[in-house]
Formats: sequence, structure tokens, C-alpha cells
Amino acid sequence: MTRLTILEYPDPRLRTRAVPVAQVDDTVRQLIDDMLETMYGAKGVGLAATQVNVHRRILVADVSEEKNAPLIFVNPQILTRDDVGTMQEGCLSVPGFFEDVDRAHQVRVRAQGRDGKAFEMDTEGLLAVCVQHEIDHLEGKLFVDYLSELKRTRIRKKLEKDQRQRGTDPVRSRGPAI
Ligand code: GNR
Ligand code: NI
Repeated sequence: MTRLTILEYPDPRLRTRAVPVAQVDDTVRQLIDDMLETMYGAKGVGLAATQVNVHRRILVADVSEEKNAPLIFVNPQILTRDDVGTMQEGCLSVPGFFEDVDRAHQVRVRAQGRDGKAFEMDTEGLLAVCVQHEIDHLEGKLFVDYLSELKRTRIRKKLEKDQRQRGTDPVRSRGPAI
């Protein structure tokens, strides 16, 4: 298994809309395993393929205390949403920022598993919020899009500065054009 690099806001690749997975084959299963390793390594409760620059409709999550209950959703679809409430959200692609977002706290999801078999699942609380947050990633949407422009701009400027200081902004890390 390999720990993959997580793209950080405002990287424009995070705005890509992911395409459906036609078949859950060994290549997709390898990606799922790498995404799980990446999510656990980064101490996240969820990860969308978009965040590792793979633009396919795949997400993983684990909201368990022991971090021993991985969930895999291929081609996820929300069937019903209920009980809107506010939760403080963070994102591995927006490191260091936590802000309130209103979302449904009860969501029924249909998806395919690691074996390609379709299933439906009722989720609530953090998992329900996480599933919506991850599906947003697959649509090229980030939680900062729900914030005021002022907050979003502050976050963008701080992260751009961090990335410049680390020399990991996409323009620099591409290297010299010779
Ligand atoms: O680790 C994560 N925690 C989290 C907390 C509240 C709402 C959503 C999340 S998802 C986030 C991991 C992540 O960025 N997934 O895309
Ligand atoms: Ni995220």
C-alpha cells in the first residue's frame, strides 16, 4: 500500500468533477487500499479520490473510535436527506481550518462496495456529514464554498503562503521549464 499526496486548496485540480467507475476491478481496489492508508495516515475520517488527484467517483471513510471500520463507497448517490443541523467541519485539503457548515444529519446512501456489489446504508451524525462532504469533493466542491467570501479569501491567502514557504505550490513544484 502507498500513502498518496493530498492536494491542498486552492489547487485547481480540486475543482475537477469525477466520472463514474464503470467496473470495480483490481486497479480500483488498489486505489481504495491506497486511499485508506492515506486517510488513516493523515488522521482523517474520510477521503475522496479527487483529493489524491484521481477523478473517479470513489470515497472512503472511517468514523469509528478504533479506526477499524473502513467504509467504501463507489459511485455514491444520496437517496434521502433529513434533520439539517450545524457541524464544525475540517478538510485534509484545507489543513488547519474548522468552520460551521449546515448539512443533513440523516442520509440514506446507495453505492457499490469493494466487490462492486450495490448496497444501501442509513448514515447519521458525523458519517452523514462526511458522506456529503466527500460527495461534494467528487463534484469539485469544498466546504469553504459554504463560507463567506471574506473567510474563504483569508483561508486561501494563509494556505497559499504556507505552500510558498514549503515550496509545494503547484507552480513551483513543477520545476524549471528549461
Ligand atoms: O477528517 C475529516 N474530518 C471531517 C470533520 C467534519 C466534517 C467532515 C470531515 S471530512 C475530513 C476529511 C476530508 O477532508 N475528507 O474529504
Ligand atoms: Ni475534505
